[in-house]
Amino acid sequence: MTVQASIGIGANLGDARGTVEQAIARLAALPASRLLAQSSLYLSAPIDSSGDDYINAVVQIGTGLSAHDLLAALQQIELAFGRERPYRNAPRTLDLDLLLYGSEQINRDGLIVPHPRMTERAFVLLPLLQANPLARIPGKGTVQDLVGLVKDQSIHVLK
Ligand code: PH2
Ligand code: MG
Ligand code: MG
Repeated sequence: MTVQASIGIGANLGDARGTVEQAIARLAALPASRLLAQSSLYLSAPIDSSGDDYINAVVQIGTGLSAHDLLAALQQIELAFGRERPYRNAPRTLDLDLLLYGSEQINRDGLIVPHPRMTERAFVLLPLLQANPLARIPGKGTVQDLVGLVKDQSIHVLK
């Protein structure tokens, strides 16, 4: 069975733009998966975080991986790009967040889907809306409706 999943990408350490582009290629090459859509790259001011502005993007994949296998694969890619976790929301070489997994609501073994803070963040909602204009966040509503609530946040399209 194939599920449509949305993955949020963020980076603000090192060659963040190059890392995000390479990460998208790695996501497209995940086993039992294919890339359905990708947003532009966005530049956004850090929210509850520090350091340089972030490069953010969202990709939509169709995948036969379970949510937990997909999460494990995302964590492997983060590690391949040198991700370290010295403290919460530290600047990072690469962050890959499983935002949506079909219409499922999951809270098990350290995985929470939909991603708990996604509805508060323009750097997630704007690229998600671009990658999947019909996206719906289970329990919250359509992304189209939710973007209005974050329009004061500083973010712009890079390419
Ligand atoms: N990620 C965070 C915390 N703050 N701010 C921006 N602009 N972009 C991010 O990707 C981001 C953040 C935690 O993952
Ligand atoms: Mg994150
Ligand atoms: Mg994360």
